[in-house]
Amino acid sequence: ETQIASLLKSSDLFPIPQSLKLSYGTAGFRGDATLLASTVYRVGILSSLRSLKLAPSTIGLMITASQNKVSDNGVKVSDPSGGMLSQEWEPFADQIANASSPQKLVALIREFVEREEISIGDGKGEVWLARDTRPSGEALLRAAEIGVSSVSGCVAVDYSSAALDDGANGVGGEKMEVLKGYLRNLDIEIRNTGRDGGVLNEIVGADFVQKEKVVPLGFGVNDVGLRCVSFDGDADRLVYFYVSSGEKKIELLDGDKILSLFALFVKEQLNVLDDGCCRLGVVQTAYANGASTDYLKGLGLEVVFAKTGVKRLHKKAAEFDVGIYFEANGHGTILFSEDYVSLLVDKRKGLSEGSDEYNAVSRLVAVSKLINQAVGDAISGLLLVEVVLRHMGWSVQKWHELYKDLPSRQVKVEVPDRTAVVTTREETEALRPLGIQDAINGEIRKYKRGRAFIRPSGTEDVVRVYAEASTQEDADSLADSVAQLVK
Ligand code: NG1
Ligand code: ZN
Repeated sequence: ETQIASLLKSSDLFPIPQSLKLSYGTAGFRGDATLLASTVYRVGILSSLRSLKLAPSTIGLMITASQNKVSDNGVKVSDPSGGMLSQEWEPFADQIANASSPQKLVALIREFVEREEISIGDGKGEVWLARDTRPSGEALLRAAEIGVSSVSGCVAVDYSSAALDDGANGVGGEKMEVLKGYLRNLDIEIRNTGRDGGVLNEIVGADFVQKEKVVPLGFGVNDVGLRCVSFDGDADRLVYFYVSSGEKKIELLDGDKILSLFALFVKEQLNVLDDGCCRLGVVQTAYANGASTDYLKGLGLEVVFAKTGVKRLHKKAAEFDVGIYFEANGHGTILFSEDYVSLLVDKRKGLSEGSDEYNAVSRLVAVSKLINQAVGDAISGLLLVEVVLRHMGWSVQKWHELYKDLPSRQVKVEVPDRTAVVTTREETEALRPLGIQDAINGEIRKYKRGRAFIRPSGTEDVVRVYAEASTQEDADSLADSVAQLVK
């Protein structure tokens, strides 16, 4: 039922133009680009079903009208072999492309799924998307993405590689405009550059997105599923997100998830080198989502904790050969010790070009040059995320699935004197006011997977409260009750 509701909802976004009559033809559907959004969306659904039917397998969806004039566009599907979609499925493609209402569309899909015995929900479907350079391609690709992901358990991997960038109306947006000119094979559309009257950090930017977990200004329903990234006002933090439904809701990929992606990538290279002598470590703070820490430990990584603030994390990360640090809010980088980089460069001299080991060494050396080791910045962070996603062949959705965040809530409490709160070195327990930690512990015990702590902010005149629990409701309520204790 939820599957049907989701299909009805997404198909509402793509009403079928009147008197449209299409046929799959020799190379998929083609026609005037302005008429094709509903068709491409529906072909997205078909591709997901095809992927589930042949699971585990990847289906290709290409948006192109080849030699036709530029105002035309089209869509075709390829099977896992790389060849054209099996002709047996063409009649179904014709039927759904021409279904005159969402209800008829859903009925056709339902009947087909039963006949073909496709199991929806448990299977993992994957559809790779690409397009030619027609100006209509981008919007159509988005329609395909929505179609693919409206079948539960299916993800779209966007090989046309477009990303949206929220510049927080700050310096980052401006600089990205410059950088864009140098980037090939990566389309970036920049919003909130500050030039259109937007105010720095107001309802935009990494801090807003991470704390509020809703879209920043300038993003919305037309961006569903697309890979988006938000910088903060001075462009030293970044978080990724994608719009998850037609409303303002997002799926957030915060600093913890960026850290996890980087750690996984670096570890993969070290595994190729079988390099036991490299000490790889990751550094987090108490604000790291508990699920990220579990994930990183599960990878067999050494996870250490530092107090809030880049300077503290940086120091700890520098103790490793390769140290990766990130705050949940998106501040972070990767540090390579000089000795380790020299060792890699020497090692490469003895390896044959193109071998797995050679490539692994080259990747690590390249990362050490690409990332800003001074203190991290949003632009180099973005470039590394993009490179690693490309290397893995992952969509933002697939990356998000590395682990599921525990619901969390952060609130600030204004108090007459924030220095009245004194914490332990790790900042996870309050030593003063006397007795407050016992009271906090009492609250924590009421919740499954509950965790909470307070600390005085080092940048604002507030006491910060962080809470985590197994449901969002519980995390909110735990944060609330701890905030009451602080007041
Ligand atoms: P304070 O205000 O000390 O919590 C905040 C951030 C830090 C860091 C600094 C500097 C949180 C919980 N704290 O510090 O991570 O970003 O600002 O900008 O996000
Ligand atoms: Zn900043």
